[in-house]
Amino acid sequence: MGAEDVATAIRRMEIRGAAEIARKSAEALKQEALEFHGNDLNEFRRYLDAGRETLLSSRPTAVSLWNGVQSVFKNTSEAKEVEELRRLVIKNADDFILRSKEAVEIIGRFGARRIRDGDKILTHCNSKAALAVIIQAHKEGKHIEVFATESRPWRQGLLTIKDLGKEGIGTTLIVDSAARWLMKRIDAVVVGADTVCSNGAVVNKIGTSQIALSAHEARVPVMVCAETFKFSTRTMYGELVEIEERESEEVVRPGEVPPGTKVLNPVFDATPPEYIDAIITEAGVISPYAAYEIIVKELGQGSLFGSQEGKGR
Ligand code: RUB
Repeated sequence: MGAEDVATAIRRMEIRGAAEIARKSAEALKQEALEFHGNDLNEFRRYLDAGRETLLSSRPTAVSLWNGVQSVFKNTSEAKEVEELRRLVIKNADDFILRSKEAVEIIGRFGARRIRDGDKILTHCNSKAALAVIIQAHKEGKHIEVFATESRPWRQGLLTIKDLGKEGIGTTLIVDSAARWLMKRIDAVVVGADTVCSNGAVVNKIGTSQIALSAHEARVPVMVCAETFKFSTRTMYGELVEIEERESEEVVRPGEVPPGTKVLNPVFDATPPEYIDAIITEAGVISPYAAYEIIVKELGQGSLFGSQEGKGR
């Protein structure tokens, strides 16, 4: 699929989850590079830039999309002719996809060490990184019990139940509003991230911050599983993370509420670092307060996920 099709699928939530939208976007740019005919380098650059803009405009919150797309353009300003640029784009896209998959595996192994035999785990939405931890703990023979929130309005919790079911992990579904009631029975909260900010705040599916607040109140540790490309260089330069708001039809069906009723549908929220015990990355398990260091080390100039063109936007 090219950039236009992938952007449409992302908008429609057919492709979703922060890592997957990044991978599919990198793949789309590779496809665009493969399909370009012509010998004009500047025309090729404009064509790729158009693809990049189309993809970046598909969803605003997850910085993984930005980092994934930008990593495809790494060192491309040095290319002198079309074939060289094509090769670079393909290589960068392949590298990003491979490294991002490896990152999930590593996070699974690191995170599983924090899960004890007999733990009752609560997860929210459908995060492949969070599920990697749970699945790895299960594979290591730990007897765990998992609870999944429904995650209204898209009900990604049902995907979580399916994903865990395939691994032989029985999971109990709860409605989102049952999280605090359940918390006294929970040993660990394990969630993913769309964006980790330089101050350690984590942006993830709406409701994550309420769950983290209840966990904090009940002294239950909150573990965020996030590949380093979910960290945002842009927040280091003062930029705020845009919280996506989607259509009211995702929350209520037409005719369900009187005409003129306002419906708000923010789909992500920010959890402050004081409610997070650890962020599990492929570069190590860190305190949320170390987010800045990850940004500097893992996303700086010359790193795989970093991009010399990302700054200042
Ligand atoms: C998905 C969501 C996930 C993160 C991390 O929201 O909030 O927790 O994206 O997922 P949506 P992953 O369904 O709206 O995309 O670990 O798979 O990258």
